Amino acid sequence: MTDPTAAAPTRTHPLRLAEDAATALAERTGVARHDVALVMGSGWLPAAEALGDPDHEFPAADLPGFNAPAVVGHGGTIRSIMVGGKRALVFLGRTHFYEGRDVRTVVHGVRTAAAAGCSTVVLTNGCGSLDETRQPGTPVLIRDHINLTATSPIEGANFVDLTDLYSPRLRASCQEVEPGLSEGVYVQFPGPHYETPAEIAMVRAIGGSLVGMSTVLEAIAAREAGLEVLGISLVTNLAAGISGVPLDHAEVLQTGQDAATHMGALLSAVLPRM
Ligand code: 8IG
Repeated sequence: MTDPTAAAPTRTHPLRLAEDAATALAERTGVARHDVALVMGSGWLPAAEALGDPDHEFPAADLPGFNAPAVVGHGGTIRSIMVGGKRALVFLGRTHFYEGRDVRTVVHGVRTAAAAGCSTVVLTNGCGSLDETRQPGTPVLIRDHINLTATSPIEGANFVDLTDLYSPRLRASCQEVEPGLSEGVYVQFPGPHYETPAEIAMVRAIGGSLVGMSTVLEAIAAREAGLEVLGISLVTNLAAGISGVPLDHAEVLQTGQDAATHMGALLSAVLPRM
């Protein structure tokens, strides 16, 4: 006998699972549709705080398909907040490819955002810079990427075009808000270790200027889902072998704290232009 009072089982196909998460999000918040999603990367929590007080905040794991935290208190958090006239869905903390979860889980937030009505996603991250003139605390617009994960979030023969993946229109909006913002090519490594100096020399040779462990797979899934993508990296360290000092995660957190007001203001000013 099936129990007629039991909750409907969560569906497993990635797009159905994202629809189920979007339905649960609408029930949880009372907000039928969101306009834009923000994925806040390493060092970006203080920038999210600078956006103001959210109307709703709850553990991501309350929605279908999001991971329960591996460590109590260290799971992702979802917020719903009005910023610049837009209803924003903010993901604090993402599932990283280096956690060894399947790629479906890595991009579930982006697919949920699309199912929740978002037409735009802002993917942020903390990264290493190959250019030593970009000191920690410098925001860089992602102009293009190189995927070194050797995988894709797309399943089946869907030959998605990635030309202009990182919206020229949204990059121009950022340039209007902050003239002189620099742009770079973001290279995603699998991690979780940082690169060797020889690997950074390779990145330079293949045309990369920023290195990190996120964003690329989410951007591809976002394009597949029809979202407009804005990518913003916050330089938190110089890449291995550039400055001569070892890389340190504490640097990431401190840089985010120091840049919070700047990054929060940049996001707040760009959202109304979306
Ligand atoms: I924050 O220098 C941050 N994340 N791969 N290399 C890679 N990821 C990073 C780095 C970095 N800094």
